[in-house]
Amino acid sequence: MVAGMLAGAVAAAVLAAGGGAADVATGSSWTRAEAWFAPPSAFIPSPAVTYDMSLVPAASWIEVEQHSVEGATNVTLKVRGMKPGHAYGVHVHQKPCGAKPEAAGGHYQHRVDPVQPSKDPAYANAENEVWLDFTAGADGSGSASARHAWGFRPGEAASVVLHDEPGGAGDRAACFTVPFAALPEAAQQSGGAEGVEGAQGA
Ligand SMILES: [Cu+2]
Repeated sequence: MVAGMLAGAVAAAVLAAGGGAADVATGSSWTRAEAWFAPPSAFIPSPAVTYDMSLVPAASWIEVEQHSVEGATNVTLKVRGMKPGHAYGVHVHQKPCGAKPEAAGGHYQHRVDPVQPSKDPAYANAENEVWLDFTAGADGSGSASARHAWGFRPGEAASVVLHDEPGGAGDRAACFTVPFAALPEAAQQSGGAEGVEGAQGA
């Protein structure tokens, strides 16, 4: 039993890898990351940290994929091993996970609320933030996806936080550090109307 758990933990650490790339030629970027949740006190740390093992048990699994092209970003979430039938609130947050749930900071916002932490529904909504709420099925699995007409600013979207209830207000049950990718600079420069002229003569 102990050996099995240890082997599982080692496998989790080895496999808790992902990938990501920005492709200047196509003006696209992507990130994919998966991991198995572990408590912050785990002997072998995981990028996926659970703070509430009744909702997000140790060794439950998460995968996040992001694809961005000019004018569109898709983020998808898949989970296994959650509490069957439970409804979770999930958002992209600003900072990497830490031992304390607060470490992930506030929600990533496309238009940043000048008042942080942001509670104003004009900013704290699923159009201006990335929400991936889901309800776990009878087998504990779940999935969600979100699509936006904008991309992430470099280094400002760093984790996915699972909350104990849907919407914007729940307690933080778990956190997964995901290095979301910005669009390559070339795509960002040609994204605005003022960038069109500047692109000449390159
Ligand atoms: Cu959140």
